[in-house]
Amino acid sequence: MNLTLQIDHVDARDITREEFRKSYLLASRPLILHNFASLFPAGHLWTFDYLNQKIGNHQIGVFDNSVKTNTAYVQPHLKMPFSTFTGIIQRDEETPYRIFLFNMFREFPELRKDFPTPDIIKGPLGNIGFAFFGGKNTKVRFHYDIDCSSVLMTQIIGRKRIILIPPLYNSLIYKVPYSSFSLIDPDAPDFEKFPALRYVQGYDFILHPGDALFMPGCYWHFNTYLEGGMAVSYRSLAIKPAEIYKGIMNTTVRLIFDKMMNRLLGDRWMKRKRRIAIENANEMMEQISKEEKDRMILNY
Ligand SMILES: O=C(O)CCC(=O)C(=O)O
Repeated sequence: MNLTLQIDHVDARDITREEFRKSYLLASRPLILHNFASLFPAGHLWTFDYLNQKIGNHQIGVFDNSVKTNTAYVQPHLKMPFSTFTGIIQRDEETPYRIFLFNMFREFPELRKDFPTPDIIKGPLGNIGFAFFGGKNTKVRFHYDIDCSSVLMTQIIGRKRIILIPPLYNSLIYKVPYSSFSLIDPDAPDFEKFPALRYVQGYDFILHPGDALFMPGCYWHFNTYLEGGMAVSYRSLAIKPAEIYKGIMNTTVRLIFDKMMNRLLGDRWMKRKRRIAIENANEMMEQISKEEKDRMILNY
């Protein structure tokens, strides 16, 4: 796995909506927009103390990373007051707790005025602003967003390391069938066990507070919080017909079938999926010639 691809960077004040849409959204090209949060009140106002004042007493659903799961349909594992959670993630120590896909503006509409839908991403999904929180060294397992929508993730508090892999490498990253997850750990890729990873290229970078990451549809990502932090994501519906189709199939047929098989076969279903994931990627690696492997790398 070669993570030396260089992502484009731009100051958020130097790019127009038209440029962004043409060169990044429609071109499915990732981008970091520096100083994006400072275009909105949230970029100046939002701290954990400020958010605690607004929603500190709210009982929030929290995910516990130490609970292993093999499925895409996860529910929060526990509830606690939001202020208790922010107390935990501000400690200088690792925590398995994180908040995922918190539909903050639906539950607390007054916060939306601090961070309304950015113009560059306005569209049919434009009103959904999900918030994400985590503590030092909290990891978000390697996945792509199941609906294949493009995401504009604005890092408001704390830094986050992101490993991003283009969908071009889909067939080589040991994707678990009927899911949007993979068997690999991008932090410590095991090339013996997963040899096709040698032909995968990606990006590895740090988002700083204020930066926004534009992540095109179906891009794989692995996020690590470097300290307690939070981000807000706005989304844009999949644009390319193949992505629209994939998103619809993922969220309907594949998800339902996977749920049913999990219920029927339990662990045996997961074992079968692991076996297929390994066979598929290794077979794909065998099929591509040396020239093609070089071309795949050069093409990007
Ligand atoms: O950074 C996070 O906590 C999770 C973000 C994420 O994985 C996503 O938007 O799909």
